[in-house]
Amino acid sequence: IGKPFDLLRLIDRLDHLLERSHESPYRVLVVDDSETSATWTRTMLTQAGMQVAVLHNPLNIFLSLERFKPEIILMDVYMPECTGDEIAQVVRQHASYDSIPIVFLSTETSRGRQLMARSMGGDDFLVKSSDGDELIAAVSITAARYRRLRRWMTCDSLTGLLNHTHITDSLTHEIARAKAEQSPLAFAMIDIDHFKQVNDNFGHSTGDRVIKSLARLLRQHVREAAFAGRYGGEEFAVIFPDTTLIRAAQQMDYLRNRFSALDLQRGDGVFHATFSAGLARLDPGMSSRALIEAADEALYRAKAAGRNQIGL
Ligand code: GH3
Ligand code: MG
Ligand code: MG
Ligand code: MG
Repeated sequence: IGKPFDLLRLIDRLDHLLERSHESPYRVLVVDDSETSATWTRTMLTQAGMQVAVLHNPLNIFLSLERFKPEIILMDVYMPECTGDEIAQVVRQHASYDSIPIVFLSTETSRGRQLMARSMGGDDFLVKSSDGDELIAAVSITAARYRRLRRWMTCDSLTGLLNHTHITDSLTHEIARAKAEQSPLAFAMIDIDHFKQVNDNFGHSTGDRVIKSLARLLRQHVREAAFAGRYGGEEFAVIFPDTTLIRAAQQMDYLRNRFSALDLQRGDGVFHATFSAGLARLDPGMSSRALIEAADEALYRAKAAGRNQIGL
């Protein structure tokens, strides 16, 4: 009440957006030196179902980006250490974060100053007010757009799994973490056996369905912390962070069994397919390229030894 009509309608649509995000709440990073202001923002957004992290010292932004993985940054402008625009500019120079939305949230009302801040890498400028609905509206629209963009950038369109670029980026990232934490890591390359025959005998669209069936299996059975991706064509990759080679081998063998037991549909009946995989463990000093090569060699051995098996 007392709100313009279109804002009410907008809020309706936002409820819808927020509901759609039931997959997981939007992650919002609030950068603000003021305790009072940050707390208000956090309260508003948390009540709207978002997940909020507050950063009082902007100089620690990269730690927050790395750990919290925000889908939007709400950036104060005036802070003792440096200005929000300076931080925005630094964040933008970082390849991993150059597309994350940065929305300034400040008491600054000068249009000139606002435009300057935006030119430094901000996507929008909101003036701090007591209108929580407007804040929620702006944040959920921007975070929803970014989530769609991310999905499009990181997922393979046929299977919905991580795409080649993202799975190799994740591997590099996980290797760095495994080295820092001195934890084990395993990596698997999967390749469907005699897939050319599937295409030749049953057609390309049946082949596509086989690829999708394997992707679904990987999505369902690769446990939370592990990542599965479509490496290319009928080849898939799985990263097993914090997992020993023997544990990863057990999980891969389980997947192999499940896949070979799937009844795959074609026009008039069912058929079966198998995959081979190569598994390698991260050894000290190994690069992601070396680990991929090791898994590839193990895959080659699995193929040479008769397929439908996990090579080590
Ligand atoms: P191997 O057991 O040695 O792996 O035999 P293969 O026939 O599977 O050989 P290879 O892995 O070299 O061949 C992969 C084939 O997969 C070639 C290509 O036509 C087909 N393929 C690649 N991507 C797709 C896709 O997206 N859809 C379909 N239907 N086929 C694809
Ligand atoms: Mg401030
Ligand atoms: Mg292949
Ligand atoms: Mg193959």
